[in-house]
Order: sequence, then C-alpha cells, then structure tokens
Amino acid sequence: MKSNMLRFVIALSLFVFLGILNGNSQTKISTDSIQNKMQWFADAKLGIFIHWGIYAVNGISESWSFHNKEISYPNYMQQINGFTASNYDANAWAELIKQSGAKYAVLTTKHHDGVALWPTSASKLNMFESSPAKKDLLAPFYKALKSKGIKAGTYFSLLDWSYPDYPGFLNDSSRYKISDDPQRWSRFLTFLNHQLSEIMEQYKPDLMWFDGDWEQSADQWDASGIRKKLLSYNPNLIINGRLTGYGDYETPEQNFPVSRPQFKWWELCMTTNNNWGYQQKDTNWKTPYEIISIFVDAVSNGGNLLLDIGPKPDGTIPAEQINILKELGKWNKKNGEAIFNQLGGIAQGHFYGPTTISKDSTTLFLFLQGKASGQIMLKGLENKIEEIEVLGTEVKLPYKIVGKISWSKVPGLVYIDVPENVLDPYITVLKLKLDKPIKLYNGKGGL
Ligand code: H79
Repeated sequence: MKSNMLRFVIALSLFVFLGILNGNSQTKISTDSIQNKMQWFADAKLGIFIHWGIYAVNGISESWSFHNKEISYPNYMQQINGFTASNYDANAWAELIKQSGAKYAVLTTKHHDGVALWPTSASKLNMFESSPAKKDLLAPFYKALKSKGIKAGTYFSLLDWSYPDYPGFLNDSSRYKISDDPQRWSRFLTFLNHQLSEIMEQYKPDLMWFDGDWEQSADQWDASGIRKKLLSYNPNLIINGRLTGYGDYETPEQNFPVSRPQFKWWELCMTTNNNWGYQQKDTNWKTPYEIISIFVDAVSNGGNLLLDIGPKPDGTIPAEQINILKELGKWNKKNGEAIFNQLGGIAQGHFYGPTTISKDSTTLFLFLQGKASGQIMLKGLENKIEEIEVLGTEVKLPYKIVGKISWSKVPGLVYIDVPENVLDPYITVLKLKLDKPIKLYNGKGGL
C-alpha cells in the first residue's frame, strides 16, 4: 500500500515536472526557431528581385496592363509567343547577383497573369509548354544560386487572374462571387496548393515571397493552412508578409520609411527605374549613388533592400541594371563590413546620417552621404573612442572633443576631421572602435 502510494506520488511529480519542462521548452522552441530561421535574413541586408515574364515582350506593366484594360487580355497573352529565353544564362545571373554583394534572390515564378516559369502540371500556362523557351527556367537558376551560397526565393502571386476558377479578372469585372459558388473557389484552392507543393518539392526554396493577398481574406485563402503546409516541407522556410497576416516579416513596396519601422524584420522592395519588369521606354534609372544611399538608409533602419531587375524576354539583363549591380558590388566590397551581419544604427539625433552598429555594440559605423568632408559631428557619445578608420582604406582619422564640461554628465561633442582625399566615390564609411558597448546620452542638455 505504502509503496503503491509512493509510486503514485513519484509518477505524479514526474508527470507534473515533465509537463512543465515540456510546456516551457515548447514555447522556447517556437520563439527560438523563428529567431534562428530568420538569422540569415537579418544578416543578409541585400537581395535581388527579378521580374521576368511575358510582359517584357511588349515592355508593358506586369499583369496590371490587362487587368487595368490598357491592353486586351488576348493581346497581352500573345506576348508568350515572343518569350524565347534564348540567351538565358542562369549561371551568369547568379554570378552578377553574387558580385553585387546580395545574399539572396527572389524570382517571379508566377505573377498575377498566371504564367508559370516552371513546367507546372496544374496548367498549360507555363513557359515550358506554351512559350518558345520550352525550358524549365527555374531549376537552373536555383541550382546556380545554391552553388554560389545565395539563398533562393520564390515570388508567387496568390491571386491568378488567368485561372478560370479564380474570381478576379479585369478591374471592373469578376467571374463569380465566392459566397455564390464555394465549390468553384475550393477548386481554385486545390490548384493553388498543387502549384505550391510542386515548388516546395521540386525547387526547395529558402524564402517564399507572396504577392496579391489583398483580393481575399485570410480565411478564404486558408492562409494558416498554407503556412502550415509550406513549413511541413521546410520548417526553415521564410515567408514574406503578404500572406494576410501569416508571414514572418514586413514587406513595404517602393515607399521609404522616414522613421524607423518597429518591425523585427522588414524588407523594402524597390525598382531600379519606375517598373518591375523590362520596359525599353522606361529610362528613368536611379543612379548607383541613389541606390546605395537608399540601401544604407534601409539597413541603418534595421531593414533589408530587395532591389529589382527586369531581364529581357531572351534572358539578357539591361546594361543599366548590370552597371548598378556592379557599382553596388564594388561599394559593398570596400564598405560591406559596415553592412552585412551588423545591426541597424543608433537613434536619430546623435549623427546627421545613417549608422549601423556591431552585434556586440562596440563598433559604430557612420555613413557620410553626399561626399561630406570637413568636420563631422557626433553628439551624446559617452564612450571613449579607441580608433577611427576610413573603411576600405588604411587611413585613421583624428578627432576632437568639444565643449566637455568637467562637472557635467553631458558628453562633449565629437568632431572628426574627414579630408576630401579619403572620400569614397559614393558613400564613405567611418568605423569607430569604442572602449566598451555604446552608451548614449539623449537628454536635453542643461545642468
Ligand atoms: O510585382 C510587383 C507589382 O506588380 C506588385 N508587387 C510588386 C512586387 C504590385 N503592384 N501593385 N501592388 C503590388 C500594390 C497593389 C496595390 C493595391 Fe489595390 C492597392 C492593392 C489594393 C490596394 C489598387 C486598388 C490596386 C488594386 C486595388
């Protein structure tokens, strides 16, 4: 009797103990695992977005041109006959991406027009079956990326204006209402899930970049089901924010944040001219300086930049975009220490420009925009500076502390003399080694 009781007590306490352990470790595993799986993304800072589709044939806007009735649907679709991919060199693409310094790439596998770049068995509307390219365009690219250590991302439009069971079509018409025909909608969901399974099984992406979620609700998409299913193929898959609330990070498009976004992970996606896909008539190129300064701005605010290129229908990349990527690469090679694997910088007000900081917060990087030389000022730094180096050079710079009052806790101003002859052609970076983790005074002065 006694030993039975003892056994019961032991069993009960073991049960409670394991329960607690299990409960704790479960929550820990789930938060840890998202943190872990996001680490490469947080460190990556730069990705290259690629919009490649039949819209490059006429050089018109991707999918939106027929949706907004600038061209008829049949004429839009005709473009598929001009999509040759005859000069497509996946290795050269991956090499250019590598040279730019980017750590990941995201390719449009299917835009809102429903044309798939891979030979999907779910629809004839794919480049293998319906275009003169007659190739799987996805496989060689992912292979090339992976061989160079670049993470592979899949852009995938949830909405598909071409699929007969999808409700949306032109901007003023739709095929049916989901509430009137839920079975038809479930046929679309079967199709969508089939395509997603193909991608996960055959191409094994590291990142899924959804678009077009806004046309339906999370319930209608079964967004939680999609997320679960994708993660069952690859628990480390990163999903962007366009899955009606079921993604891992925020995805602002084209518009630049002014104050620092309060998201743990975010990525600005941006074009190099005014359009995502190739459009010969669009010559409004951003300059390398503009792109580098936008890149630095995003990173200093804790985000990434996903910079878009739009190859031609034969697979060649426009010369201007090659130039931008190469210039970006040169700059990264010299200054990348201040960008990759670092953290977004210090609060605004201490330095009139972007900054980043090392993970142990003992190194502060200052980015000098617009060829700034002369005396650069830093406010409220309580640390002692051990050394200031111009990144990518051997040059060390002197500095001066101005206005330090011996009895006050307010730090003096740091003035760093930056001579013109050390300036980078784009953005110069100063690396400040501090005596210990950074401490900043951000008060209002006074006594
Ligand atoms: O692939 C590129 C674009 O074609 C696609 N995303 C990038 C990466 C894109 N274009 N526009 N948008 C996404 C934004 C959509 C804007 C919208 Fe609306 C505003 C959707 C809902 C409100 C205006 C009103 C367009 C549809 C309804």
